Amino acid sequence: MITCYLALGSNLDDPERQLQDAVAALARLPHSRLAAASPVYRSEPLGPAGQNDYLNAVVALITELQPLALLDALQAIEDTQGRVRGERWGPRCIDLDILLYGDQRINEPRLQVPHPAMAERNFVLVPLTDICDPRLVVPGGSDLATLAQRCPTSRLERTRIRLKTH
Ligand code: H73
Repeated sequence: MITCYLALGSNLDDPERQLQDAVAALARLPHSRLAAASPVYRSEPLGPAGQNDYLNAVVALITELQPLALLDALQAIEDTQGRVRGERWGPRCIDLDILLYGDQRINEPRLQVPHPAMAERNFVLVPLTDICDPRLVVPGGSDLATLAQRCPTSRLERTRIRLKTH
């Protein structure tokens, strides 16, 4: 049993419903239990201007799925929710990222963990710190509190939206 942290993001086609549908799908994954969900944040788009604000959140998943099996499952959820993959930096229906997989470091063509961009994304670090001990050391890096301090600040606002985990 490994505790994973997953990031969720959406800025297209009813982002609140996208996040809630993704959480419902994660809760149904085999050999897995959804342990926690952060509050939902509204965030300024990183990347080209002229796209909508994003909604972002982080969840904790306790799982027996191996890392690539988990990635396959996340991509299946993305496909079901109509994301067109390959459109880099563009607007997105639903994105699911593996931030941390226990204390493992993974470097494969399809999967890098810890997520290489997490330290630069406050819309990831802030919700992660909501559900995770800020003293947690990211494998190969610093603790979350330090990463959060060093992270570039962009507009980020906690909403009153809460994701149902059951
Ligand atoms: C990323 C392949 C590509 C993968 C990685 C991608 C989605 C999943 C986030 C955004 C705000 C995949 C946002 C944005 C931008 C436009 C920058 C935003 C927001 C995409 C797979 C491989 C390797 C991993 C891993 C999952 C992995 N891959 N809020 N989002 N602006 N490692 N989002 N650890 N987990 N896939 N994800 N602005 N405010 O991070 O680049 O990556 O096929 O094999 O681009 O949410 S898709």
